[in-house]
Amino acid sequence: MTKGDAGPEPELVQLLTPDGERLDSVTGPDGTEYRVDFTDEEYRGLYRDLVVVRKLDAEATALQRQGELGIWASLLGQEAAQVGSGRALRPQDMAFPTYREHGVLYCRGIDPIMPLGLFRGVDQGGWDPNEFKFNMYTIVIGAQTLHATGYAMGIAMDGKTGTDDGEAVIAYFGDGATSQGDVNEAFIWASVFNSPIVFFCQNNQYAISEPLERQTRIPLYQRAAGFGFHGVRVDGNDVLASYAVTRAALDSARLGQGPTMIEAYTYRMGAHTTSDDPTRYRIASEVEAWQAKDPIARVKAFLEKQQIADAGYFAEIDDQAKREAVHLRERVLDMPDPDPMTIFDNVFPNGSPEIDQQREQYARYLASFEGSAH
Ligand SMILES: Cc1ncc(C[n+]2csc(CCOP(=O)(O)OP(=O)(O)O)c2C)c(N)n1
Ligand SMILES: [Mg+2]
Repeated sequence: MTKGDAGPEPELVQLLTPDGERLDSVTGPDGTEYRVDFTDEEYRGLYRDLVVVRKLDAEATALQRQGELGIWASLLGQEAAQVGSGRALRPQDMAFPTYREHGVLYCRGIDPIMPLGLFRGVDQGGWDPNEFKFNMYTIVIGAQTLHATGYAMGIAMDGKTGTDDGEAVIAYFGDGATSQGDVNEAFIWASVFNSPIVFFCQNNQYAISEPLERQTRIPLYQRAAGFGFHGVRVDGNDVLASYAVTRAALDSARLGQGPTMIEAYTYRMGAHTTSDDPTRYRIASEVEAWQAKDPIARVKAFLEKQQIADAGYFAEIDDQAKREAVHLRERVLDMPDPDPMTIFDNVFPNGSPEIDQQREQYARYLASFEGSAH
C-alpha cells in the first residue's frame, strides 16, 4: 500500500474506523488484545482534548504568520496519536518529546503558553521536566531516544519498575528519526538492558520533504524485531487505538517486560514547519485521501451515532477551544523580551571563565550602541 491509499493495512491496530464505527477489541499479530473501556464522560473528554489541541495549534500557526513566533511546528493531523498516547501515560511515567508534541504536552497538564516562549525565542521552554514528567523539547533529531533510554535504565536500576504502579518511559520521534544512529543505538541499549521504555514513532510519512520510502523498505514497526523487542503498528488517526496500544506497551514496560516500539501510522496534514512549503514535494490528492481519515471527524461521528454528545456539546467545545486560543494569543503578545545579557545565564550550572569572557565582550558590544540612533 502506498501512503496515498485510503484503506487500513492488515497489520494496523484500529478500534475506531474513519466512519466512526467502533470495534470492541482487536488482537494484534502477537496475540495481545487491545480494547478500551471508557465512560461517556471520558469519550467526550478525548474529543475535547482533540479539538482544543487542534485549535491551539492553528492559533500558533497564525501567530507565526503575523510575526509573533519565529517558527512553528504544527501537529495538524497527528492529534489522535498524541492525545491517545498522552492520555495513556500514568502520572508517574516520564515522556521525552521532539519539537512537535504539543498534544502530549497538553495532556501532561503543562500550560500551552510554555512552548510558545521557545518558538518566539524569548525563553528555553520554561516548564520543569521533573514536575510534569515531560522533558524539554528536543530539536536534534533522535537525541531524546538516547536520553530516554538512559533514564529508563536508571529507573530500572533504582528499582522503580516491576510492579503495577511502577514507572515507565516513552520516547517520541518521527519516521525520519529512525534513520539516525542515535535511535538505533537507543534501541540496542534498551533491548539488551530490557529497559522499561516505549518507543513511540509518529510515522507522519515525511521527514521535511523526504518521503517514507527514503527511510525504509519495510514497515517501520518491523524494525523492532531485529533489535529483539516487540513492534506494533497502530492507526495513529484513531485516538482509541492509540490509547489502547500505548497503555498496553507502558504497562508491559512498567512490569519489567522490556521495550516496545509503536509505529503510529498517521499523516502530517500541514507543512513540516512554517518555514516549509509542502506543495513543492507532495500532491493534493494524497492530502485529500488522508483528510478522509481525519482523527477528529471520526470521534465526532462516533459520539453522534452513540448519542454520547449532541450539537449543543460540540458547540460548547468549539467555544471553549476558541476561548483558550484567544487567551493564548493575549499572553503571547504580552511576553516580555528578555534582557539580551541573560543569554549567558543557563549555559552551565556554575558558569565558566569562557562564558564570563563572552559575556563581557557582548556587554561591550551592546554598550557601543549607546548614544547612537539605533
Ligand atoms: C541531527 C539533526 N539532523 C537534521 C536536523 C534537521 N531536521 C529537522 S526536522 C527534520 C526531519 C525530521 O523528520 P521526522 O523524524 O520524520 O519528524 P517530523 O518532523 O516529521 O515530525 C530534520 C532532518 C535536525 N534537527 N537534527
Ligand atoms: Mg516525519
